[in-house]
Amino acid sequence: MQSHTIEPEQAQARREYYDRISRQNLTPLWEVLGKLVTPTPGSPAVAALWRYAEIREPLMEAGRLISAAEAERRVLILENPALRGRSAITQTLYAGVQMVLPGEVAAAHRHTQSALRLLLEGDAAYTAVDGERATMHRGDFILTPSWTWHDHGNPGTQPAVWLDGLDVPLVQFLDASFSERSSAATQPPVRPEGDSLKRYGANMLPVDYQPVGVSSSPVLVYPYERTRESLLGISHGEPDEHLGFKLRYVNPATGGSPMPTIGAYAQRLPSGFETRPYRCTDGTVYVCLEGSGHAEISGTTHSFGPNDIFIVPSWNELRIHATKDTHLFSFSDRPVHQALGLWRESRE
Ligand code: GTQ
Repeated sequence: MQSHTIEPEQAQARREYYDRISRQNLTPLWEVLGKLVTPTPGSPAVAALWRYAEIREPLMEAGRLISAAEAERRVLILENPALRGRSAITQTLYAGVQMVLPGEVAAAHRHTQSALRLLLEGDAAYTAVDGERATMHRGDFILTPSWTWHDHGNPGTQPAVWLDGLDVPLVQFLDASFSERSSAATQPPVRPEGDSLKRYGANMLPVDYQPVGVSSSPVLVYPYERTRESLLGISHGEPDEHLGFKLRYVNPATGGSPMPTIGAYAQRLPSGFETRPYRCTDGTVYVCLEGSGHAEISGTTHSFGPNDIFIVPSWNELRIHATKDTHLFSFSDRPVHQALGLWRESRE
C-alpha cells in the first residue's frame, strides 16, 4: 500500500471493515501486497555453517543412545536456524547427517521424496537402491530417486557417516508424500555392484534405452574419484571468476539434473582464489570435500574445512576465498526453478 495520509475516522472505518470481513475469511490485499510481491527474494532462511567435528560428537553419542533398527534412520537433521522445527535447511530442502555403525542395517523403505547421499566418513557401508548395492567411498554422490526402494548397511569395522539431502519440505509443501516399508529389511541384490555405472555412466547407454517421463538418472553412484579427476583435469585454464572450476552432475540420458527436484555440483577453487560476488535464486547446501577457506555470505564470514557444511539461502551474496586447493560439493533446488522459469543469477 502506498502511504497516504488518512483521517482518523477513515482509519477507524477501515479497521472495522477489516474485522468484519475477517469473519468471512477475507483479507485486503492492499495491506499485504508489499510482503507478497517483493522486489527481490528475501528468503526467511539464513546462512549457517556446521563444523563436522561439532556434528560428529553428538552423532556418535546418538550411536550409544539408539540403534539404527530402533530409529529406522539414525540422523541428526541440520535445521536452518531461522526455520527451527520444520526439518528444513532451506524452504525446499532437507539435510541431515546419518550414521550406521558396524553390523547395523537401516531397513528398506521407499518414499516419493528424492534423496541423495554424500559419504563423509567410513569406507565399507553401502546403500542398496532397487536391488543394486553401492559401496560408498568418501565424496561419492549417490542417488535414491523418488519411489525407489533403499536400505543401508555397514559390514565394515568403522562407523559410516554421510550427508542426506532430500526434497522433504518441497514435497510437504505440495502435499505429495507417500511412503512404505518393505517386508524384508535388506533387499536381495538383483544386479552386481557397479552395474548402473557401467551401463549408463561410461558415455554410453543401452542401445534401446529411453528415459520415460520426469526421469531421474539411471546412474546410482557418481564416484568422487572420477569427479576429482575431472576437476583436476579442467584446472589448467582460467577459472570462472564467480565459480572457479565448476561442473554439474547430470542424468547422462537427458543432460538434465540427476533428479527432477535436486541439482548437484562439484567445484574446484585453487589455493588463494577469491570468487567475485555471486547470487542465485536456488538456496544451496555446500560441503567441503578438500581444502579450506572462508565463505562470505551476505557480509558474514564463515570459515570451513573438510566435511564442514554450509548453507547459502536464495539470493544471498556469496564470495568464497580458498586458502588451500579446495573441492566443494553442493546441491540445490535449481532444477525446480529452471523448470518453472524462475531461476536467476547475478554476477557482479
Ligand atoms: O536414508 O532413507 O535423512 O528416508 C531422511 C529420510 C534419510 C533414508 C533421511 C530418509 C532417509
